[in-house]
Amino acid sequence: MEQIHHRSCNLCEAMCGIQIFHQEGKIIGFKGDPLDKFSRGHICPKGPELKALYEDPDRIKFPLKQTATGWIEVSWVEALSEIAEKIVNIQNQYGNDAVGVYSGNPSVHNYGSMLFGQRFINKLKTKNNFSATSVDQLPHQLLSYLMFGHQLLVPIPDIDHTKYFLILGGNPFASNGSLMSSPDVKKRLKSIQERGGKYVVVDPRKSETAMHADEHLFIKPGTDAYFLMAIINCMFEKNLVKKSNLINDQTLVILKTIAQDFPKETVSRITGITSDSIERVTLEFSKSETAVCYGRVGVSTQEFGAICQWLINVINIISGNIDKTGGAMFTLPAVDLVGVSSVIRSSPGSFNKYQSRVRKLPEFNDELPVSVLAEEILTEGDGKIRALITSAGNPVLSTPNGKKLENAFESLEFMVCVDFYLNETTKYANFILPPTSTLEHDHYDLIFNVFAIRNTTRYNQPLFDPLPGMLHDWEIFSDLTKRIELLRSGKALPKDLVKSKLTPASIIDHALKSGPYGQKTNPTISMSLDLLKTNEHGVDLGSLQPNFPDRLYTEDKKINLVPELIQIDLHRLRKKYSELSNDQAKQDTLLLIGRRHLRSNNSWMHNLPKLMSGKQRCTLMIHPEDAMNLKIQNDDLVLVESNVGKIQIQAEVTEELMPGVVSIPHGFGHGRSGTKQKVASEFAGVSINDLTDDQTVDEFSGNAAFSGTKVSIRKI
Ligand SMILES: Nc1nc2c(c(=O)[nH]1)N[C@H]1C(S)=C(S)[C@@H](COP(=O)(O)OP(=O)(O)OC[C@H]3O[C@@H](n4cnc5c(=O)[nH]c(N)nc54)[C@H](O)[C@@H]3O)O[C@H]1N2
Ligand SMILES: Nc1nc2c(c(=O)[nH]1)N[C@H]1C(S)=C(S)[C@@H](COP(=O)(O)OP(=O)(O)OC[C@H]3O[C@@H](n4cnc5c(=O)[nH]c(N)nc54)[C@H](O)[C@@H]3O)O[C@H]1N2
Ligand code: SF4
Ligand SMILES: [Mo]
Repeated sequence: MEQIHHRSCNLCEAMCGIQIFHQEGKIIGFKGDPLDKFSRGHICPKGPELKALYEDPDRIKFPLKQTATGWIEVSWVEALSEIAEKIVNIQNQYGNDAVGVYSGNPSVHNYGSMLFGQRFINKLKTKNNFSATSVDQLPHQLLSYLMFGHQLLVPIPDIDHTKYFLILGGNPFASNGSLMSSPDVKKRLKSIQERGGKYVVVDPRKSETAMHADEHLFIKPGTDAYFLMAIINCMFEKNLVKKSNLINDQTLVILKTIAQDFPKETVSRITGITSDSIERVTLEFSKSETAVCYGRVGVSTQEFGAICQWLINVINIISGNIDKTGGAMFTLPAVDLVGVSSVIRSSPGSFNKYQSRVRKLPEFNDELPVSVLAEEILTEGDGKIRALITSAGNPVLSTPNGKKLENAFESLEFMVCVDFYLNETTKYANFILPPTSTLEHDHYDLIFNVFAIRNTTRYNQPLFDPLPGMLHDWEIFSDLTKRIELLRSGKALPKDLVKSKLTPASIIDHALKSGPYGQKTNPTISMSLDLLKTNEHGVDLGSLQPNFPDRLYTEDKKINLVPELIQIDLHRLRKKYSELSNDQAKQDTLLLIGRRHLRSNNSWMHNLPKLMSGKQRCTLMIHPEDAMNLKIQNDDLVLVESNVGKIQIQAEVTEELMPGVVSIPHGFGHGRSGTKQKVASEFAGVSINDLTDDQTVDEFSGNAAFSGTKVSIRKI
């Protein structure tokens, strides 16, 4: 008999509700869940491919060990014991920092991996803890920590109620929204227009989102900070700044002085946005009944990523749109990682408690920027990384200077990857530990409910039992943590897997009950795992509500409008600004930016045939003027060179790009030897991160600065 399984898709941040039709262990259909109040029946082409992911013949289903003669299958106990012994030995011999960890993006889409992976990392007590955060949203979290007191108090655009939405460096049409979980985002943006509002996109590329916007402004990559400064300056000049009980008036005086140095006329020359446009955007934004400014990956991964996120917050605050319906708001999720009562509350954050060994980049939230990973492996001395554990990540393709990282991985004494593909990163491992795939485990979205445009919550059970002998991510980490503990206290290792009484679901149940909708705080809802189990379409907790100053995490319950550390970093911005203002010379290099596609997901899912159909997506987009100057025609093979490397790629001549700017999507480059992903290697593409430089970072936050990599191009 046909049955329907309900769950929310965990592939991207949108958390769409899905319905899977199945019969006798086979999936026969897939649909968006119309009864999910959050996603309203929406899914994208990736959702249904959870089936292909589950059935992918290349997906690894047993632990693999790399030997002189190739990969061999080993038992879990053998693998986990040998790994634990190796880690403990290396740490005993060289110190805790000799073992490094990298957690990739899908770990935050997998609550078991998050909860138990963190315990494992804590157990290692290593400073060399890295994740995809520092090639992504680090500036957002850092500024939330510095301004609102907590790294997870990230302002979310109230897209469903705003009348003016200013988007910088985000392409929700492709990404489905980021730090703004908003399934069905196209319709939501269209609704702004239907209710008489506007949305405006600032982007060096006329992206899919920009094409449907009321206005699109090309901006020169990496110059957003000046544009934002000019807006603020203009707001002061036109007396549009609003006072608020949430900020100290004195800080407005400081801000005004800072912004004065960035008049729209000079900024216009640097950014490529006319001063009329700067003024018009300022007026429209400030005078709109409600407005919100939002900047995503394109602005956080640049040289002044942290300053950009600061200025975006500032604009929302001084225009009176922070914590206001239709403005930038804060969630109140059912599992409240910010709230003091929650059993799994996150740390508010920390910054610069220590620095990386070689380049002295700052720690954030007990992590170091991944841009230093290669040098921390390659540079001799105390504290050098000799062993690495990666989980759900592919840093060879996703972090700057992938080739250098490959050299580093080759030199490691020991490497373990928790992953179900033999890919560009995991091929260097001594052991690959494959976890179950999505449909075999339960799911609770621990993180993206914190960043959603509505308060909603959902828990779903597995569709299939794990294949015999398979372990979940959390079980792998739980067993490994226990084995390390036993070895450290001189005890013998068990011959069987170590079973944990604590499960991810039991932790969540506890957190739901003690959270803001639990029995004690909200007896009407009385949130619990049981309640969610009987509500398979999820429970809608309503639109975001103002919750400041209560929810502010600062001691004085005020927003820190101009954090001291940011003031220090402004020296760097001023220096660059004066260089750029005096730079009359014509650029002879082109500036490289990235892009995402709806049918891709970072470096993976390229092995699923349906998603890889159609024309080649890994192309170099270039403006016709630049193409003509370089005598390049559509489909020509070109050589792209940066200070760290070169790649060959097919050109796609298009007016979508700003002249002087070229674009390559990240996550490709599957042609490297030693991997095993049949479909992906047929559509291999090349890796943009063979061009990006590990030495080019936002020096303040340590975040990678991909946007605006200088390249030269010629036809082959
Ligand atoms: N140039 C450039 N580089 C970029 C970006 C950019 O815009 N431009 N974007 C950056 C951003 S925002 C991010 S988040 C990073 C992403 O970078 P990473 O997180 O390093 O890479 P992913 O491609 O997400 O890697 C996913 C890996 O996890 C595995 N995986 C999938 N699901 C699971 C699971 O449930 N458990 C386990 N154990 N493994 C799983 C997959 O097989 C794959 O190997 O890339 C960054 N790199
Ligand atoms: N389909 C799909 N969805 C995804 C992902 C995916 O790989 N594929 N990845 C997921 C992840 S990990 C993340 S972090 C999110 C990211 O979500 P988004 O931030 O929406 O990601 P992008 O689509 O990369 O959009 C970045 C935009 O920034 C622009 N840009 C580049 N440089 C600059 C600059 O200097 N200034 C300005 N103003 N703009 C610039 C680019 O042209 C691009 O349009 O998407 C998530 N969703
Ligand atoms: S938009 Fe994201 S969550 Fe929704 S179906 Fe697509 S991949 Fe899944
Ligand atoms: Mo990301």
